[in-house]
Amino acid sequence: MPIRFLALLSLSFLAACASAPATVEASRGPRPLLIATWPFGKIATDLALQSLRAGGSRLDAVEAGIREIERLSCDGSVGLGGRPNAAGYPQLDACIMDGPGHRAGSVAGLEGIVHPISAARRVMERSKHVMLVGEGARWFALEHGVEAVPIEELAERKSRWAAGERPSETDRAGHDTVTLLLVDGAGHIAGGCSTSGAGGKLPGRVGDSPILGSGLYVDDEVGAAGATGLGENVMRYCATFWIVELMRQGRSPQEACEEVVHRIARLDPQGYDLDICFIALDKHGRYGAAASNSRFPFAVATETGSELLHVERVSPRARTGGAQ
Ligand code: SD4
Repeated sequence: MPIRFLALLSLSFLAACASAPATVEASRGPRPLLIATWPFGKIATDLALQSLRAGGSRLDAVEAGIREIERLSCDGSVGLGGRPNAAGYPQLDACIMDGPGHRAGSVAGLEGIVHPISAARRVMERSKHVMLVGEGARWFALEHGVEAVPIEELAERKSRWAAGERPSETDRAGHDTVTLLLVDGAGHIAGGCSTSGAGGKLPGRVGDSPILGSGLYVDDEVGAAGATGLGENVMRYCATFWIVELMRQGRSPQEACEEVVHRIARLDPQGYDLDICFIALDKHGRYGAAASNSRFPFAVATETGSELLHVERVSPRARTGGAQ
C-alpha cells in the first residue's frame, strides 16, 4: 500500500512537473518578434526581419528597418522629406537602444543628415556620450560617415525666419514617428525610432523620440516600449519607462500600454484628447499597443510573416479623482 501511494505520488509529481513548462510556454509568443508604429511600420519590420535572417545583429535589424522609412520619408514625417519646422526646414530626432549592456545613442535637432538612426547608432558605438544635438550632432555624423546633404541654403532660411519672415505653407498639424522594437530568438531586446517631429515646431524644439524613457525605452530584463503622438504629451510622463516598469511588475505589454494611457489621461488636463500611442513587447515574445484618441495601426512580424494590425482608442475610464 505505501509503495502504491508512493508511486501515485511520484506520478502526480511528474505530471505536475510536465505541465509546469507547458503553462509558461502557453503564455509565450514567438521569437524573434518585431513590432513597429503605423502602416509604414510593416516596411520597417519586414526589412528588419530580412536583416536578422541574413545574420544581422539586433541593432543591424533595427537600423535597417528604420533607415528604409527615413529613405522613403514615409508619411512625410520621417527623414529629410519629413515635416518642416516653423522656419520651413526639417530638424530630425532619433534614438537607438540595445538591451544587453543597456546601451543607447540619440540625436536631436539634426539638420541635413539622411539617416538620423545611423547617426544615433554611431553616437552609441563610437562616442562616450549618449545624446548629441544640433550642430554638434551633425558634425559628429559627418565625421563618422553618415550620408549628408549640403545645408548652406538653410542658413538663409534661418536668418529670414529670425528676421521675422514666416513661411506660409508650413504644415503645423502633422507628425508621425517610426518606432521599431524587437526581441530576438535568445530573448534579447533592441529598439529605435526616428522622426522629423511635430510639423511647424519652433526651431530647436526636441520631441519625445530621442529622449530615453519617453519616446523609447529598452530593458533587457523585461521588454521595450515605444511612443508616437505629440511628444509634449509623452515626455512629461516618461511614458515608455513607465510602461516597461508596469511590465516588470507583471502586466502584459497590452495591459501596460493601456494602463499608461489611462494614467496619463487621468493626470493630464486634456484627458483622453491627448494624442498619444504606444507599442510594447516583452522578453517572452508578447506584444501590445494602445492609443488615447484615435485608431492606431501598427505592424507585427515573426518568422512566419508580418501583418498590419490596429487597436481602437482605449475606452475612457470614468474620472474618480483618486489613484486607482
Ligand atoms: C514628436 N512624437 O516629435 C513625435 C511625433 C510623432 O506621431 O510621433 N507623431 O512629437
